Amino acid sequence: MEDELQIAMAELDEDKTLLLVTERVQAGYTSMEIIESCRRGVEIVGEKYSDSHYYLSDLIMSEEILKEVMQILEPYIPVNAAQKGRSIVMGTIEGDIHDLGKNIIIYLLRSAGFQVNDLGVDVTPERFIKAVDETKASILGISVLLSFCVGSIKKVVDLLVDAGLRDKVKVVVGGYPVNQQVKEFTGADFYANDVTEALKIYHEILELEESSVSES
Ligand code: B12
Repeated sequence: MEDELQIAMAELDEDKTLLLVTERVQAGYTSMEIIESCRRGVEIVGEKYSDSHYYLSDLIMSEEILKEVMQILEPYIPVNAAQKGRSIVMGTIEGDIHDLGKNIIIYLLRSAGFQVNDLGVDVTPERFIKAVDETKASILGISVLLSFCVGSIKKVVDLLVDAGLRDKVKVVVGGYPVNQQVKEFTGADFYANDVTEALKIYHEILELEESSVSES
């Protein structure tokens, strides 16, 4: 089905995108549905950049529009004040500075009551390990948008093994190039490349954790 919002985003039509987002909020679409349409539109921006139809300035424009979309959506994202579970460490892997998707996931997780320690972008494998160790996090979320940075995620998992932390933390990878193959190659436990799937995974991990605590 043709999605007007996805097309407006792909065409970098700022006014139309923001108008459609506002209309959809008022019509009762969920924030997740709206973010997903925008994400698909931005994916087309990326394809047009690969085909040399768009330039780097267009990638930057998509970033600006997406930030404005989030500003419209934030007041509509329900906040759950009750704190859930233990801490989550999140960051974008070394060499990669893409953070829009990571920030959206963090925003949604915090709104849902999760405690998230955001390490930012260009995070070295060693820094991920230090943060997991210090915060005793039970979930480590790693974002990657550049295919050539995937190898560093494998290094994170290998270092977790070396540090004796692998069985204490679930590793979740996410981002545009991530798929089952990337999950297997890196040794991660879960992967997601959209908001709905990402939040589902975090809730599932939390439930598993709670059931193992109540059994012990
Ligand atoms: C915007 C953008 C930029 C912005 C980033 C701004 C920012 N603050 O993030 C700027 C202009 C800075 C940029 C720079 C570059 N970019 Co860029 N960029 C994009 C673009 C168009 C959109 C990314 C985005 O924000 N999408 C929207 C968000 C909402 O989606 P998302 O990131 O996928 O996140 C969602 C899910 O994946 C998931 N998720 C994400 N992270 C995580 C983490 C976890 C734990 C979980 C569970 C889920 C999850 O949930 C999110 C919400 O739905 C993509 C195209 C694409 N297809 O992704 C190219 C793209 C990623 N960029 C690309 C390139 C090449 C570059 C540059 C090298 C360009 C250059 N010549 O300088 C630089 C690299 C800079 C660097 N070292 O990182 C390529 C990468 C190609 C590849 N295969 O490696 C892409 C794919 C474009 C293309 N098709 O060629 N870019």
